[in-house]
Amino acid sequence: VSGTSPVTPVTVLGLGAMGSALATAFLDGGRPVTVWNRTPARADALAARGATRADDARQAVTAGELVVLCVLDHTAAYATLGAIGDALKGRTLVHLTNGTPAQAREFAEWATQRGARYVDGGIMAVPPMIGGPGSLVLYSGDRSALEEHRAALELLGAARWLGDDPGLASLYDLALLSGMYGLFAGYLHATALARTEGGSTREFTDELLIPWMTAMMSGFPDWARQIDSGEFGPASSPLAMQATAFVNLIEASTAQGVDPALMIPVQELLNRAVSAGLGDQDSPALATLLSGPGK
Ligand code: FVH
Repeated sequence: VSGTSPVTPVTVLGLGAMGSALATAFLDGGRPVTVWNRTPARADALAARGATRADDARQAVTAGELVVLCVLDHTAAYATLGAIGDALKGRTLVHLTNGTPAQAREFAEWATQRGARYVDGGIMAVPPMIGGPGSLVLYSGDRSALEEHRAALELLGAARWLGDDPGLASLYDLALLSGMYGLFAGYLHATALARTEGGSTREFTDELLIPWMTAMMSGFPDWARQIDSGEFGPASSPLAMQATAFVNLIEASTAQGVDPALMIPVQELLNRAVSAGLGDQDSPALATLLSGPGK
């Protein structure tokens, strides 16, 4: 059950916010799409747009050469496919459910044992972005299966191949989400502090915070060079100085009535750096406390 035809039938299992967006993108790209969801009513809108509604997951899987699974988590993924794994034989399963690298590797083994070609994926987009220019999906696993279905998968967004290890897509997905959540944490704390004296969050964001964060991010390529080489350059902002100044950030936040919870882990890391003898180093050296030297 494999093919490179532009009308390769696609099955989408899981029609939450993301699965519905994926199915819509395939439909908009002119693919024959079969859909299934545990709660059948979630298929109504897609059926109205031309998708074929399957009565059960087995019927859905057997209708597709390319089977895309996107449910809440891996427990839901096994609940969807666990009892009908034999139906995957000869098909390509692209698994876009969020999970850990270990879960992806385990699912790859489970699916390949049942004769499927397995590609794991990490979606770097929110549902309204799917099919648009900013959408990116990371993939790893069976490369030939990905390449065979690349044209269909690129209807969802740019497709970035990471390697044969099926765990790589989720590793990089979680790494990018870590960057995002760190950014969110900094943004939320900064705006909470700034508005304690009645200022406009909008003005603070546009005029001060975004330019400041953008300027700080421009240093990351140099951080990356130092982290990759394990050789950390002369410090213009030594960690000991930063640890001292950070006390003010925590104290002022508390005094202004802002919960410092999001910043305390940073303070702890700075203090740990000073205790470890890194006080005269600059920020990139903090990386050695997270994953050890040379990693
Ligand atoms: N939405 C987002 O912004 C992010 C963007 C990046 C990728 N994530 C991941 O995508 C997976 C699906 O997320 P979602 O946004 O579609 O999530 P929901 O709208 O909550 O839909 C959940 C679907 O999962 C089905 N489901 C849940 N439990 C089970 C189960 N035990 N058996 C079968 N299906 C199950 C649920 O079905 P139902 O509740 O409608 O019957 C939905 O189809 C996820 O990994 C994100 O981390 C989204």
